[in-house]
Amino acid sequence: MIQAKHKTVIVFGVLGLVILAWQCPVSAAVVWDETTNGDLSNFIASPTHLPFSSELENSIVNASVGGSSDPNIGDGYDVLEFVVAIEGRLKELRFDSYNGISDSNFDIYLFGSLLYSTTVSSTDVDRNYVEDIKDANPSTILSGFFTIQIANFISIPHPYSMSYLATVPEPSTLLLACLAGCALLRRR
Ligand SMILES: [Ca+2]
Repeated sequence: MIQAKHKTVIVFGVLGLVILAWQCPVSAAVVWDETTNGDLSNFIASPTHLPFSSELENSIVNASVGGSSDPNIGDGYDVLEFVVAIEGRLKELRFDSYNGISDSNFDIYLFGSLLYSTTVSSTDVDRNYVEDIKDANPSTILSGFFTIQIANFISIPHPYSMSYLATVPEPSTLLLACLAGCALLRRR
């Protein structure tokens, strides 16, 4: 019969392995490509809903904004939404490429309220906007319903690639706690 302390060791060990597997190296997957999936929504009231390819994986959006001087037609807006699970946190939001002659407006909403408003240009490529959001909103928990709006009313298309990543806070800390728990129990 398995003793209680051995059962606890097994539970901690299995939990540790689950967390280890859960921390697989970050990879990336395209979740939307306008050349095959179509234009992202032009309307803040009905964003294109995008998934996370999986947690700890970069979700990539390949798109283009601009091309019409009329914001209500053409491609003046790209509006998308994604949901970060309540136990997770938005970790990265960045442009991996941006090709255009002008800045685009870049607005980030959380649960429908404007969280952060800025612009994006080619010099902002690789900038992690989550750090800017955290600096501007230090008490805001970055999980929930995010809406992203990119706007440009210059009549020339601005192709870009944007990516986002979310994770559960401090999984490595949880793993270390599990391993420490196992070590302590084995000593007894
Ligand atoms: Ca577009």
